[in-house]
Amino acid sequence: MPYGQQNGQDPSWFTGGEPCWLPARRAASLATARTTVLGDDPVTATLREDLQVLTVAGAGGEAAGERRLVVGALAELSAQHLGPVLAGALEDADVPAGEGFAVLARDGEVLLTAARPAGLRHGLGWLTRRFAGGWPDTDVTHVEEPHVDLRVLDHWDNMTDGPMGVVERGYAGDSIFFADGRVRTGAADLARVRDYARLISSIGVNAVCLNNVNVHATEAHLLDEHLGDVAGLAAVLDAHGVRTLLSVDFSAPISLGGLDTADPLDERVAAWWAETTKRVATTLPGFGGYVVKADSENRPGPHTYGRTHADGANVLAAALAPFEAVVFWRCFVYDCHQDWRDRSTDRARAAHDHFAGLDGEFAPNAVLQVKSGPVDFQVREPVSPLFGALPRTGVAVEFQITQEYTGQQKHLCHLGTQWSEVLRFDLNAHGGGEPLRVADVAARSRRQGGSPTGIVGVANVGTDTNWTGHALAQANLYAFGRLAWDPGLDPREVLGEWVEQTFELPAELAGELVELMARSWSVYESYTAPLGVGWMVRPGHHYGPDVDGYEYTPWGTYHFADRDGIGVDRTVATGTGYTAQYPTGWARTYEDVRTCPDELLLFFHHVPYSHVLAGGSTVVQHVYDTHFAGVEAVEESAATWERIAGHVPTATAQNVRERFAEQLRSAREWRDQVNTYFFRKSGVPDVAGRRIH
Ligand code: GCW
Repeated sequence: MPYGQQNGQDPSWFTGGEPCWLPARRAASLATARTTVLGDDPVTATLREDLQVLTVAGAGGEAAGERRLVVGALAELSAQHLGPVLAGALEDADVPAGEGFAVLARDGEVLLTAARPAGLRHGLGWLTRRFAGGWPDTDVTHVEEPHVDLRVLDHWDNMTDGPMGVVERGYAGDSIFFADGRVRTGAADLARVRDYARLISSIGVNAVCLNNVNVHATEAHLLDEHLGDVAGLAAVLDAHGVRTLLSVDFSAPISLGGLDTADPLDERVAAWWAETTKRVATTLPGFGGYVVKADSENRPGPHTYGRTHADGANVLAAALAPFEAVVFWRCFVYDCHQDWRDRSTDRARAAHDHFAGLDGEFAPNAVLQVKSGPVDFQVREPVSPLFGALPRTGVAVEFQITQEYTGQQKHLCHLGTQWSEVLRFDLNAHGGGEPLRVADVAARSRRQGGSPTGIVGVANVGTDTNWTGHALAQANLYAFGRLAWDPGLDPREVLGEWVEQTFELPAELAGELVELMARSWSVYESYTAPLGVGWMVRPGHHYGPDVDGYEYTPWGTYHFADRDGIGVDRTVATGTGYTAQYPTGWARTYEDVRTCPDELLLFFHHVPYSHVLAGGSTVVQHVYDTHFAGVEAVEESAATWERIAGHVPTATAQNVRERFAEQLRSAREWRDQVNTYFFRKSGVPDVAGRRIH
């Protein structure tokens, strides 16, 4: 039975999956108003349909004659639609020019307006958040604007099943966009995409990249053979103010175009990209551009031709420019064929080494997409120093919503706090300069009138009815959208919003759920790889513990544990020199073992097991303590969930219960393997005498 019906909601509101944070009941107060939606563009038309459905599905009470809701882009509004008081308020209001929105309420009458229809979509999300508790009986003047231009979800979806699955690093079923080597075109498939678009546009997301950055032979043909079908998906997304991006293969001029080269400086290559892009841009409604993974993990790229990343990005940027589209050029470039015996190569340095020197060489519509940390989405990493090194380049931050290294949506690991820490991280701290937050690096180029700006997340959704595998992982998707819209939000409040919208819990239990989720990131950290050293996962699929799993591999991800100590020396004085990639304040702080924050100690330093942390215990005792405590915390969380479970839909209760059982099993395995490993290496017993194997 579809989720909506199970909850007594109109199933036509959400067809193939759960309504997540948009259950129809949230619109009950909106449904009591007489609603006028002005405009005929696709976004407004879709919004009108949604409001009509909600009026039926969400109707909680009698329509009150006095209540009116007017929704329309600025250009559609005229005095006849608004009462005189509201019309006056609108004259005084500062409606933002871009995708922001304004909500004005006067005397029971509410206006939602925006410069662009997409802004209405984001504004509707705000209305369902704020008016669910009741129609406003006081004046409201609320204006919001997004912090960056592009708030993007990158799907790592493949068209066919392969060694990495249908969705690479996907833990929530198959792709909602592709099946059996084709783009999904069926009515039910498009309805599901529509549900998705409704969900993500309500939290401010305005672009989706449909396919995996690893573009294989089949997906390369999204640019030609499958383009007509892609247009079907793009139309649905576009009608929600969401642009469509495609990942492209840098060697497509050869594989699709029949040329003998993909050299970005070859005129035939430039012409092929220009012609191909023109066809793509004129076929796809709301086409937003390309995402490129080049010269990275064996993908083709400009280096083959002795060209730079700037040369590569710029040939695509030139092809995209006439359509106001963007190329997101990923900076995840490192040597994945490293010899583990080679201590001079440091993967953490790679992105900065490759890209910092190219600052200023990229076209205005080329945006460098930088992973939040220097290595690869570990539970704890420092912030990538590359953010501080590109003052003349458009920069987008990339987060991983899908939980590749953080429990694969079997473990609860709420990441909003981690992302918020990254976005608020002041690159100039300790150094005396003006604060420069990562979120502002991402917004800076727009302020300078240059490149569009962006925040990107690797999506965590699939065909599972609850979208994300673990029902509580919906909150990661929600938090991504909200923080990309406004990086200044308090992640705990965002979590509170999500809990309030998704469930109907008594206040005390809602608080407990927020608490349980808010600490889940640090709980996950506590029973996995310690003190920022990362990895220790099983190679390949990356689930579960294997302390030495990556130690003697070509991937550049080592912890260097021996009988005396552990950690990676990345100092200038005695190590790889990575610390020098940071602005002075942080360079100094990380360089010195006495000032390096505990949680990153082993990322920056190789220390003896007996090294005393700022927190007071030795490294090895800290490992034991956190690993025992981590498992206990999971036990407590699972018990708390049992108190909450009776108040949520049965399917959710059961889903989360099962996931906690697996998390607990896995956390115990992590605890025992990590503790045993450290005990055997160091010979140091646990001061509390607990059982180590
Ligand atoms: O972390 C690695 C993943 C790969 C992924 C790559 C990337 C899509 O293990 O699966 O490839 O990052 O970000 O390109």
